[in-house]
Amino acid sequence: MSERFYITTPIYYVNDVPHIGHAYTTIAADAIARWHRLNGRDVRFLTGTDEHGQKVMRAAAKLGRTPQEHCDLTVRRFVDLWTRLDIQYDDFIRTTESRHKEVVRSFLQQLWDQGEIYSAPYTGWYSTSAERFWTDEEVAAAAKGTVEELKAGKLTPVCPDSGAPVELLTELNYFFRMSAYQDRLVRWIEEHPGCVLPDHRRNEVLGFLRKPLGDLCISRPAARLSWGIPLPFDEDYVTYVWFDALTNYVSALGPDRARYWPADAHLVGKDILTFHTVYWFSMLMALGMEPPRQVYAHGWWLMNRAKMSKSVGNVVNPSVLLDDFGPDAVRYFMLREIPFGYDGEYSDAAFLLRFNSDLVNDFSNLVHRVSKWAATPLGPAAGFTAGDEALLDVARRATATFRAELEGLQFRQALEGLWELVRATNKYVDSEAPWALAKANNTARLATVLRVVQEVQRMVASHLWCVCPRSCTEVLSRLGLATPDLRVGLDVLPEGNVARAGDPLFMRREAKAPPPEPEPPAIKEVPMSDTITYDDFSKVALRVGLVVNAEKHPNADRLLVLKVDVGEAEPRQIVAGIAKHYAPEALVGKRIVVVTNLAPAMLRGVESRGMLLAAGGADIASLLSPLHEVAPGSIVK
Ligand code: ME8
Repeated sequence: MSERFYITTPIYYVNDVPHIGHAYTTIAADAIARWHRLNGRDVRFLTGTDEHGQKVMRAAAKLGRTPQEHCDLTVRRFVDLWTRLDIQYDDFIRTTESRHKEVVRSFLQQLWDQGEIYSAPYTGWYSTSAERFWTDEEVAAAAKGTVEELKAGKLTPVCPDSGAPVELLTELNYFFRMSAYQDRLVRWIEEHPGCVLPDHRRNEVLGFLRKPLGDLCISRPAARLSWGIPLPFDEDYVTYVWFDALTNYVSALGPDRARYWPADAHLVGKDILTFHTVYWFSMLMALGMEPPRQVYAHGWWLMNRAKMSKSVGNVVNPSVLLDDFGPDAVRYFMLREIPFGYDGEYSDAAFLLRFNSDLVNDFSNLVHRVSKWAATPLGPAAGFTAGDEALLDVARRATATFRAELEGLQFRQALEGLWELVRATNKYVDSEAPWALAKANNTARLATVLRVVQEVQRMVASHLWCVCPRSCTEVLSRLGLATPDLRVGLDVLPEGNVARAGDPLFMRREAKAPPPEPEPPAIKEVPMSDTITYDDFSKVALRVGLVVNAEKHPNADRLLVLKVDVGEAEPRQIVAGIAKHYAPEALVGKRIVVVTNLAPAMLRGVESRGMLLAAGGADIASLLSPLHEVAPGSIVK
């Protein structure tokens, strides 16, 4: 039987609307899966959705649906997006399927029988508004103090999410003896250097394991959270979502577990590295199973220097890019633009630049510029010049680089390598000038030059197919090939082969004119004689804020983006139309007055959560500042 290769993506939260960050991991896994299939391996590529937990339960309740109905509807967003992106997964697992639930319960039962799970009181800070527990560290940070101060009763404990008071609660829960695996985890990771990649992430995990490792609370009382998998040994509890979710990588294999486990590669974002190494490896060790051969944590797509995420409001919707550019352009851009393992900034300008330079000028041009002679039968695979052989040498190097880099998940380097061949071939066409050969009736040399170029088209399209399947399938079909052929040589296409001409694969696009900058919201001059009630006034929440950071807005000259500490766990991001009046650096460290309960708004693509008070009406004369150094978050009335 052929060598097997099992690759997975995270299972995404079914409740979310997928953005290009989610697409990134799935595109990378698809490219690798296609590559290994093409090379004859027995590939299993798994993706899916994570469907249990508080958020799903709440969202469903809000919409008047059962949680299952809600999942059945929202899962379509992922399935449809993967179809549009030409993702060829072999299996899609949903954690609400019975095949998954059965395995989770059998794992729990086994660990319970082995004495790996025990029950004990759990004490934590419970927030009724967030319906969850917070740790001492989280509550102390939210209360702007230390854990020691919190324990000494010197802080008012508040919820990091809502700022509402939290109370110390104790409830009985079940714990997995994860702490017992600390030494084994360290040893395993040290002895298997490739099991956590890139290396800087491996060091991060080893660093984490230098601190004492606690046991893992793996239950939630069903009275509080019913949307989960009941524990097999105590139905009053449901399984902690991460224990449930991680098990998908095994549950999806069903009867093929022996063949495909351990997985060859779990691709994940760096945000979920600890879960996939510390939690998952120790769970598997306790179950007597081998950890995965590789967990590869890639970086984040950022926009405006922040992680792209729904809550920040800086997401790029892949459907919009797909409508405009099609799947190959999205797939190519994401894998070519940033090194796998590092963060990168998304911008429409960068997307367009890559599209026009790499896909239009280089790749599409390579195919289109000789399509005029598509009907000319190919010459024999003989009579090559030194120039022809030199190009074949470039092809050997480029394809070898592509293979090595791709198999090491270095997509950017793989594509860069292949592009050397694309560019060298365009230069070759410039210097061999088939149009001049045709004009001079030199049909023998023309047939040879066409062979060389068409063979390169075949080699490029066959390799690139795993990243850009749609356009490469078209190129290959124009050459008369139904599937990619990875052989490196100038003698693969038969003598007399006739190609088919077609439209350019990609057409140049111009940047869309930026939308006009919105007018600053008009400041209404309220006559001093107009009165409001005290109740009207008390609806406005005013606080003292401390400016901790200020930067120019990336897309608007008159706006600044401030980070203002208003006494919450995190500084607020506030966009203000004051760039003409204040240099960003002049504001840092200043105390100002902030309206904190203004509805959030997007200002030229950046979310603003609040407003500053200023004197001078439309033409700002001065921001308002308290006379003394009062603490950030102090109420203003
Ligand atoms: O964490 N840049 O699901 P999730 C790059 N259900 N990748 C990003 C990204 C960004 N800005 N945003 C998301 C979960 N991703 C759990 C996983 S697995 C057993 C359970 C990608 O829907 C990246 O792969 O929040 C990240 O790890 C994943 O989406 C998180 O997806």
